[in-house]
Amino acid sequence: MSSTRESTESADRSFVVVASRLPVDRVEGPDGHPDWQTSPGGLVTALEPVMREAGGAWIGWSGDAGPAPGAFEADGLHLVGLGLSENEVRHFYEGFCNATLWPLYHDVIAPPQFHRRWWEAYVTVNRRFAQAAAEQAAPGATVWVHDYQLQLVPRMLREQRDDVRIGFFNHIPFPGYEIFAQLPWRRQVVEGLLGADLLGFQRRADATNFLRACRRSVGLTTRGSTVRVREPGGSREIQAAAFPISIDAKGLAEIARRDDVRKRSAQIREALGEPGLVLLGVDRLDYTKGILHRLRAYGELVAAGRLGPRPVLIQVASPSRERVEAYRTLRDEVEVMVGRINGEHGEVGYAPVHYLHQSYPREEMAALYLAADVMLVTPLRDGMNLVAKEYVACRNDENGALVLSEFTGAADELAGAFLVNPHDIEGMKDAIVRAANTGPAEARRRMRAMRKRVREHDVARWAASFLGTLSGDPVADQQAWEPEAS
Ligand code: GDG
Repeated sequence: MSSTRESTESADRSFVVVASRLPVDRVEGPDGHPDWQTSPGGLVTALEPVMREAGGAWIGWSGDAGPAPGAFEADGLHLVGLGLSENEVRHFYEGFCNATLWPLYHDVIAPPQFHRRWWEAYVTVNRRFAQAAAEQAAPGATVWVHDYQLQLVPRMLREQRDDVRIGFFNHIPFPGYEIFAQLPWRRQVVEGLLGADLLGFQRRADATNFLRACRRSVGLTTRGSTVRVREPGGSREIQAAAFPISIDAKGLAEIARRDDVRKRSAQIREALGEPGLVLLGVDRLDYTKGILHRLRAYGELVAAGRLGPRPVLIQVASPSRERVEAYRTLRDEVEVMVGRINGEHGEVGYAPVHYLHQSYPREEMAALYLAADVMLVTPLRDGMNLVAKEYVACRNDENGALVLSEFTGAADELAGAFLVNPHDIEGMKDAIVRAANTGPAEARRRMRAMRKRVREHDVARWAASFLGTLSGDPVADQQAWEPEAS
């Protein structure tokens, strides 16, 4: 439980994070009053040290419709909670963010919907975030804006405060121009982003796509990773480059090393009846994650007996965006398919799929990663995918195998994975069989290479590299710009 207290002090922060969500959840305190509990996300882990050192502020939405919680302190972090009305939750969050931008930016896996009212709400809410940032930032402050929900904030903030350094990081893919061009407000979005000094993307391909959108939708010229814009006060240069996000690899490896976690992992295998092969999927229940494709491949492998006797797939599908229709439909489809596989291939005392539509504490996740012989990460499109990196970080035993979709940012980094195209069911089946039958020496060689990468490129390095570049350091080696054919 966090220690929270309201804060009314006027703002003068040299470092400001602007993200759609606060790094805390509203919970009921011991006396029945509402309280806040820090949610241990990767972003807060990465930014906490910088926040503390700089006495920074974090601006975000609490996640509930209603009035703004305002400024308060939680666990020594200065948080500024903004409010969204019921209508704004519907039009901005569930609408424009989750039913327009999310599917559009993930290669239109689901059809994006374009509604003018949703766009208007997007503009209004972005303005509220920009206003709050302008109020919090000290002269010359660094402001780091996060993700697709807030693409207009950089320009709106710059219009009020041209003294601050503005960084923006996009956590999800930036689509190719033919797809991005569908957006009726493509020009406004590009111009909104160009209010920043530095734009960070997960992969080089995303940065390339963005630069192309600058040329095509706004008619700007780009040179390498640089875009030049003319403004009333003169011209300004903006950098767009790749900064692949990561995890707190050391912290997670420590959790996975704990006796209680290792014991729990053994218990999980025991509870499953000590199967010869345990496969694992961990995803938010989202149509980008390729859960149906994975289940189809697995079901066919079980039917053909290619995974040996009684294999088990544990599929954690944590609840997500349940008020958006496409997510409700997906849940039904997943549950029908799980039911079908278990119905056709299960027996009394044996179910081929253990489907868990729940969220778990980090320790339980680590125990699951340790219990899995083969990790299945098969998104149709994913900015990075942290689950793949978490699996690798937990495997202190240098064992286990990762089956990983080519369409994730993580595939650019994790060379020891068995890469798959999730649309190619036969190819995916063969890769799963290969992963399941890897000899110990090869498994170790692959896992070692992946662990080295994740250990050396952790989330602290990601944040330091982005913020260093924002403050003027040359782009670091691992993100060095290599122009791609376009
Ligand atoms: C977006 C981008 C990008 C899941 N269930 C539980 C749980 N999780 C945790 C995982 C992981 C995180 O949620 C999911 O992160 P992903 O990267 O896999 O995916 P998105 O949520 O779509 O995130 C993505 C990311 O932003 C960061 O930039 O990588 O591409 O789409 O950390 O472990 N954690 C716990 N219980 C659960 O039940 N504790």
